[in-house]
Amino acid sequence: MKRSDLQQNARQYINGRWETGVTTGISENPSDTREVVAEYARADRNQTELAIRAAADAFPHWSQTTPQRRADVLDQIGSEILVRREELGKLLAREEGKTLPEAIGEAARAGHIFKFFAGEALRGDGETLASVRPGVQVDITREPLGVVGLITPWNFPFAIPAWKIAPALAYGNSVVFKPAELVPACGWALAEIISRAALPAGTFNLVMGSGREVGQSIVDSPLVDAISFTGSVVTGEHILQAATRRRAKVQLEMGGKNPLVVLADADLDRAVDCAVQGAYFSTGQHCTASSRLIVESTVHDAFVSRVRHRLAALKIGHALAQGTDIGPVVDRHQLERNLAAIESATAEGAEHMGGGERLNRATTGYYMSPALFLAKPEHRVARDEIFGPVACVLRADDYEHALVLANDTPFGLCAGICTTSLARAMHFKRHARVGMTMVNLPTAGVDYHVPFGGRKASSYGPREQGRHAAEFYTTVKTGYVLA
Ligand code: TXE
Repeated sequence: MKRSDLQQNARQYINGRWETGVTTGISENPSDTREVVAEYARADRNQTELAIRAAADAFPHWSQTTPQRRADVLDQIGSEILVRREELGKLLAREEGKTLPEAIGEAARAGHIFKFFAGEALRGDGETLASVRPGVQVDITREPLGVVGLITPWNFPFAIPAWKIAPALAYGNSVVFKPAELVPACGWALAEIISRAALPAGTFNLVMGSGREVGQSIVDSPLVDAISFTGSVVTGEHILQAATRRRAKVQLEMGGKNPLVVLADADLDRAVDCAVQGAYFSTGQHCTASSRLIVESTVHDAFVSRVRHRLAALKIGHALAQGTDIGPVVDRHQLERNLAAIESATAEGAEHMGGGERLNRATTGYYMSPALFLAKPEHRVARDEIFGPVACVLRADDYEHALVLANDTPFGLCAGICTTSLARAMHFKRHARVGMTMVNLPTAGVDYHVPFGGRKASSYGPREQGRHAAEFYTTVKTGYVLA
């Protein structure tokens, strides 16, 4: 492997100091697997426990700091991320494989999230009301939880950590942050910016390493009061069992099998745009990706033909190359999983409309062409989250049938509809059993200042982002006073 001049040497950040790990690991560039992006320190259980202890010791002080102090810290972090968005975006594109414009957009989003929560730190929340008893006054205030463990996936290595770290700190919690193994350089770059923002030692800690050792230590520690996790359903379920056994507060964001309904009255060009963007951009590695395209019978064939035409024109290549529409898959395992899903879809009788092949490019990377299937609702390609550039089309007799199909999934993250009928759009918004709906928009692509999350197997616990983040990162206290 070639060592790039840009290679990061990423260390743990524990109790205000940069520490080497017990072992080291590397991350590679999925667009060019000869390039090492980072050599990083991997913690073990003992080192993770040191970070947790540091966070517990820092909590009493940080939780008592003024809202102004917390707002200033978050604002400084947000400003630096925004100023350095291009450089950070380039690092993200190299380590995760998002195209450069997508990656710069994600870095900017992380900056905006810190700025948003700088404001939230100041705004606070609370109520004062009269008691039902004479002379008594009641107030309701919010307090931080203590130490929060933040366990994040690889697919949004800046935005997801930002939308957990920023509210955690804004509301006065201390943090132990564990990024995914595939993206240590991004985790480290974010931590490095946070480390220069005048936080008391121990308030924010970065521990990198395996989920089984570092992640599990966070989940098991009695000093960790709450855990916010984004990742796979299997890991999320496991964390839920382990954390609730010791009564820790838990928030989980997991998978999706998001439907995009296309009705006969839709603007078909717009619908094709929504489908192609929602299903395939960012290599389909979005939990909000539209992997089920549910199309009304009368426009089914025209829709499929236009999507195929668009897919054939997409440029799949190096994440940093100008004009690339879709970068590589994140790593070899995910690529193998995607290719296996293509094989199993064909074997179960879904009609293969093209794509799903491994591609060779000038550099050796994990490239594949976007795949499309015509499926039946019972096919696994229409039921399981694949997390790659693979989508299927389901034929619907009419709107009512499309709605039934849209809700026929264990997941409930996001659902979209393309239609020119206001009545249908409003009905769909009301009856889709999900946390987020989209009308004439791709299912992937959300704002940073409003709640994010789903229902059913997609999520557990309060929503993330926006003002609703306070539900998870604080606890409510009711005070009675006889004046
Ligand atoms: O996820 P994991 P992976 C899905 C997607 C993908 C699959 C596997 O289908 O193919 O998950 O990805 C940490 N205790 N999604 O392996 O294992 C782990 O180190 C505590 C969908 O990356 O869930 C990482 O930091 N932590 C998803 C984080 O959990 C543990 C986004 C996520 O890893 C742990 C990502 C343990 N026992 C993947 N084991 C989405 N829908 O957004 C692992 N971890």
